[in-house]
Amino acid sequence: MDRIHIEKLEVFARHGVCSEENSLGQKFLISADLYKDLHEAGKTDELTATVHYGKVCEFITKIASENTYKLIEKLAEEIADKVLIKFDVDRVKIRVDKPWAPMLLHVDTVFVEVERQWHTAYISIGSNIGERENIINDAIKTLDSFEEIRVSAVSDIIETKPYGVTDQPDFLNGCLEIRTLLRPGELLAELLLIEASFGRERKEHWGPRTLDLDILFYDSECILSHDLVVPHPDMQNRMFVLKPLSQIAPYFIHPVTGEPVCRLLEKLESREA
Ligand code: X6L
Ligand code: MG
Ligand code: MG
Repeated sequence: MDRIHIEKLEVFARHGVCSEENSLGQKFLISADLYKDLHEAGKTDELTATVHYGKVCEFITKIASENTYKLIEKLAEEIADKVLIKFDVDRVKIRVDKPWAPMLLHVDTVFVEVERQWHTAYISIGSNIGERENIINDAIKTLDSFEEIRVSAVSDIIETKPYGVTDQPDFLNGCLEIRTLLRPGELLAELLLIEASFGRERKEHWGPRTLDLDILFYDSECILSHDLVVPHPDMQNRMFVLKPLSQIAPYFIHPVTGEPVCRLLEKLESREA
């Protein structure tokens, strides 16, 4: 992948665990790699086809000098996330050197380096209590309102018969593609908070709900933890998931079965026929 590399931008700032570091300040050296396809810029010679590295340097300087953190880990993380949000790049590497840290031992430099990127996730959305259509539309807007989440595709919202526990009202269901800076566990926590803010009560398992947000895929990761399983372990059996999902991601490969979503849908349709 092409990249724009910024090496050792000097910023005077006050990050550190020691109080002298916070009061006196010191120089930090900040390096950045912005991974970006530069073909278009290379062909057209247009600044609009690339990222203006002068603006990136100004932006990093502002973040580093206008905040005070204990850790350079925190500074690197903040810079990475904010650059990904502000500039048109999918992946960045940020290195923060602190060569003049007040230690009694000599080192050439000390640095931390983090690599961060936009991730793609697919979310199933459903509602079967209340103003279902409004709830779903408002929930999508709420998701998109977070700086760390961008809703990049929305399927048709379809009416479906309840599956599993069948003595409950019909659902509206759909699927979303999002781009996010959140890790899977953070994304799950955010989805649960949004569900709660729309009045979701967890009384009976699989009972009626104002809003349900499930993670179907997170990149091509396989996650098996006590509170989160990705890919969603029952998605291949749920028409109300595969129909809308195959509208927005027909060729996405299920990382466990190795099959594209459209194939999972075909198989479920032939089983149900
Ligand atoms: C045996 C036992 C076989 C339980 C299946 C299947 C349980 C699906 C729960 C199951 C079983 C579920 C929605 C829904 C639910 C939805 C529609 C679930 C969780 N959520 N039906 N049922 N849409 N149409 O969003 O999916 S409850
Ligand atoms: Mg759920
Ligand atoms: Mg669900």
